[in-house]
Order: sequence, then structure tokens, then C-alpha cells
Amino acid sequence: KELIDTQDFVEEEIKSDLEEPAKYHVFLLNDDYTPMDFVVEVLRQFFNKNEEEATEIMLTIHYQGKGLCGTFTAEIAETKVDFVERFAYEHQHPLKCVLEKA
Ligand code: NFA
Repeated sequence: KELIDTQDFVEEEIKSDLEEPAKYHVFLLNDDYTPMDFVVEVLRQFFNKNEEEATEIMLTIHYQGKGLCGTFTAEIAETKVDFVERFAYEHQHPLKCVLEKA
């Protein structure tokens, strides 16, 4: 095993503790079946968007294929994806949610 100098180790630990945690963009993807109203509801419930913002993002997804819903740390981004996909699945809609490193 590689021996690590104590000074180097401590410096690495301090550096990693000072770094901002990585952020992830959460996107919703377009499909032909999920109702527009349902997507607006998802954006309001899970991404805290108001009616106007939610409608604008929904239309961006509809016309451009995907739309940015928010940017979060890894754990929160993963939880959003899981909750949204479960909610869509429970309502029998194929709506998909993905994350991308920011
Ligand atoms: N394209 C869907 C429709 O015409 C609406 C939609 C928008 C679906 C955004 C998924 C995401 N009903």
C-alpha cells in the first residue's frame, strides 16, 4: 500500500472540506403521452414553481425535448428524480426525469 505523508493527507482533507459540493441539473424529458397539466403539477409540487414558471418550463420541454427544473446537490437531485418518476408511474404516465452533472 502507498504511504501517504501526514502533512499531505491533512492538506487534502482540509481542501476537500472547503470545496463546494458538486451540483446536478434535474431535467424533465418530453414524451407523447403525459398530459401538459400533469407536467405543470409536477413542476409546482416537486420543484416549487409557480403556475407561470411551471407552464413556461413545460412548454420548453414539449417543444425542445427537455427542460431544466432545478439544480441541487447529489442527494437532493437523486431524491427529486425518484419522487417524480414514482409519482408519474403511479398515475400511469411515462414522464421521465434525469440528472446531469452541472
Ligand atoms: N408532449 C406532451 C403532450 O403533448 C406534453 C409534455 C410536456 C410531456 C412536457 C412531457 C413533458 N401531451
